[in-house]
Amino acid sequence: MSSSKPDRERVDIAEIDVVVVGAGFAGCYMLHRVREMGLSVRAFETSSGVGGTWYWNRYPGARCDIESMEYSYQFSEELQQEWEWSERYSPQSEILAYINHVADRFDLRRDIQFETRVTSAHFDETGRRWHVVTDRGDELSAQFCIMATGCLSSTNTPDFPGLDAFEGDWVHTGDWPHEGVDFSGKRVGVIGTGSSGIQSIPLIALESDHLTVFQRTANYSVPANNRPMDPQVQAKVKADYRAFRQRNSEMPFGAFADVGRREESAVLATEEERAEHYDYWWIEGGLTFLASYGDLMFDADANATAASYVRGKIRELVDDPEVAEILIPDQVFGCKRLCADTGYFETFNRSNVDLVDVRKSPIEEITPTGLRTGDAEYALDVIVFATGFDAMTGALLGIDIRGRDGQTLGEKWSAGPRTYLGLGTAGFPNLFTITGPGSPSVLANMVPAIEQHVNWISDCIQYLRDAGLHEIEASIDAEDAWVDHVNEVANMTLFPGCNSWYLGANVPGKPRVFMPYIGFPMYVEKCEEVVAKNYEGFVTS
Ligand code: NA7
Repeated sequence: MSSSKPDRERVDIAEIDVVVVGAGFAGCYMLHRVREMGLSVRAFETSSGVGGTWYWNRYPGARCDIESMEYSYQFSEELQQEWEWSERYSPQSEILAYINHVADRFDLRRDIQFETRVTSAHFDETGRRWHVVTDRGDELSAQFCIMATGCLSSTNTPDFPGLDAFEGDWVHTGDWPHEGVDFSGKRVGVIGTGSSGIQSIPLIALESDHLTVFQRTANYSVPANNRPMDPQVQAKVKADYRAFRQRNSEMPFGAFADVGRREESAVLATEEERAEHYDYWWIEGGLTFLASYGDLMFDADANATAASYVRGKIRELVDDPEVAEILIPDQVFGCKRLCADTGYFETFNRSNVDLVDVRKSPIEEITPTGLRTGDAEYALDVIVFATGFDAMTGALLGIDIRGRDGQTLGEKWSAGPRTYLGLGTAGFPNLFTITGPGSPSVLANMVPAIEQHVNWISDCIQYLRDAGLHEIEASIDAEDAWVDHVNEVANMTLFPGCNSWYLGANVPGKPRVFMPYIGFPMYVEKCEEVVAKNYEGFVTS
């Protein structure tokens, strides 16, 4: 990891070309690109370092579930050749070290102001510029405002009564203390069994005296089968990294080209064929299980075969049949994001681990000494909230963003996010969202999805400059048609069929709208077509 100290000094900037909000994978590459174009730019970052998701999510077991060779930038051949990954799936610490290396290598820190939160961005229609204000009193004016605020960066902590009076410690997986949490000798409660819970629970169980897991919805999880990086695999990919990236970009999720995706149908296979097939993908490990047949997310009967296989595995892995039944999900397989684990279900065979079904008996309050559900009280020293995020819109709506006529983004999106291509929204000229709602984002490999957006935005800015134009804005017609299309595509699949965070269903009161666009290659094609037709669907002036 880099030893460079973040730039803590406040810099007063009157007028610049571009403001970038956030210094995760999106903000770092955006900054690099606009600087290469010779534009003046300032990036603001709330935390004290680069990395975004990988800066904040330091909980035990935090790990990417896209393979390391795929989860990295491709914009620099030297960078992708020189970096060595040590495991099939990188742990958080290694990804954080990588993004710090990128920041050093491309000298990004000098244009990032850390420990600074952008609080408002208002469009001044007369000056045709964004007026941006931070919590440290900076005020600046920029022609373009680019939101690189992340899809899973605004933590969701349920509003349980009594949390303020809790006498123990509580932490959220998405805002984990840098010094770590000492669980030894402690009675720990983990609330939530999404990816963060499923990754951290086996390790917290090992460290703590006693662990109680509070589960609202049982989740499907497949073994990650993580292992040390095979040097031959790494060398083979590096021998023609460009072709490897290209193959992945043609996949529905922008990933897994060399491991996954089968076109065959689960319903057309015989029971024996399916059993053999699922056994293979179960042992292979990882999220490719979801692509082990081509129709799993399109055909309810096909999906039911995968669901039934995983349920059978849970029954095999968990000794106590009653506990196994609580851990068995009843929703569509893959509808909530599939998880990849290391020993998750087996953890419930440990004598120091208990499972509580809070769907049956919800959490009613946090008490000074623990937690109370409808039918019991649990004494706890530490509560871990693995309760997820206000995904895709939370970080954007947390900033006071105002476009034409003073309209706030919150007003505009009161019934759910509305964008054209997830890149811009009508009424907010020169405001770009990287991996915004309406783009593949969380349903694609995030790093290539980010690069595709950053490249598109950079090219767009260059186009405007070359053409002597000042503004670009999504047209309302193009936006309406795109929102309809995003929904139409989602409704062709089984994804909208349960209470997932893709739909905003995890945050009370959030409009129920399917946010990501399903189908990375089709999306990229559409973006390219828009450019070829001189930014069709956008209004320029
Ligand atoms: P997730 O996947 O949103 O999981 C959050 C978990 O917390 C999930 O099991 C929720 O149950 C549970 N939850 C949320 N609110 C409550 C309340 N009020 N009571 C009980 N349980 C609750 O977040 P993660 O951080 O695990 O993962 C996010 C993404 O990061 C992941 O998908 C990967 O892309 C990486 P629910 O299912 O809503 O019933």
